[in-house]
Amino acid sequence: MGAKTLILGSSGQIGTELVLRLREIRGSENVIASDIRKGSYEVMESGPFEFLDVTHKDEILEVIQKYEVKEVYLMVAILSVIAEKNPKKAWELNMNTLFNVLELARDGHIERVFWPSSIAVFGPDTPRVNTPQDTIIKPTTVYGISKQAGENWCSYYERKYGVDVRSLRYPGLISYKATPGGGTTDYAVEIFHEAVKRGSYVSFLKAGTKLPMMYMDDAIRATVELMEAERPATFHSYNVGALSFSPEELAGAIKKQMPDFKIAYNPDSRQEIADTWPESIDDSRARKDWGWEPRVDLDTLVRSMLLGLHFSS
Ligand code: AKB
Repeated sequence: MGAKTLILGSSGQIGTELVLRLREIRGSENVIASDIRKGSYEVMESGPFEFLDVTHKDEILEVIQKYEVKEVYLMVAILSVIAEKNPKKAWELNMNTLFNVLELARDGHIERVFWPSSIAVFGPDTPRVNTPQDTIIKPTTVYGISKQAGENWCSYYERKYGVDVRSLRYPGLISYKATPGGGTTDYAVEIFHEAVKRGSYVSFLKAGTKLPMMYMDDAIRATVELMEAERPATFHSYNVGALSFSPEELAGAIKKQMPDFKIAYNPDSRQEIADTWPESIDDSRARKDWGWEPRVDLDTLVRSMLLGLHFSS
């Protein structure tokens, strides 16, 4: 029997697909899904699932001991838009859950941790085009501040206690199996749901707002490849690039498949968040350290999303 893996937050956008992919690779019984809410039918039916509140360290420990878990993916977070509405709650959830898992690793209960950071770690003073791995990091959102602090805490636990913790700075992630909740990049998922339902979409970001984006298949592969790579010499939350486009460019790619698709723009407060984030990412360090390479281009992404939503609706 292989070493067991626990996914915390398995009912979320990334968690849902990560569980399914890891079960394919490692065997269903070796990947334990967990969340405070039920997951998708596929997740619930394809292997073990535990209801668990990640803010309670003892509950995580119980599951780790029950299944002899060696590796934990912490996919729980309050994203950028919701975090702005409730800063203290977002800070507490994003940080306390990370501390819980880092402490369990420090105390020898698990051997390896994955924790997601984000392009939100960057701020308005950061170079926006081809944003480097190491650069000015002065986020102006609550979510970004929690990601910056989280990166520093991961680095601290690695240096001080030798914890093997690995991390990626995810761009906006696009997928159809589970919806994202409360992010600034969510427009790039909503647009597909509305295209299929209504043939039109009103974007909450301006036409020309370019952001770094990635199809979920690439994001899951990046995550698994990083976790399976040789342990990097020091902790980095790696920049991983794939695509960079604006709502107007995404609408143009959708129109190639659906010529009657229409887009309009009604920017709201989410525009202010997007304006502080990079347009595109320099991921040369990830390419050099563990061979990262994106595979899915914009046209392939659009076709997969429309097809996936068509068959699931
Ligand atoms: C968000 O928009 O808040 C997230 C992210 C970029 O981390 N999708």
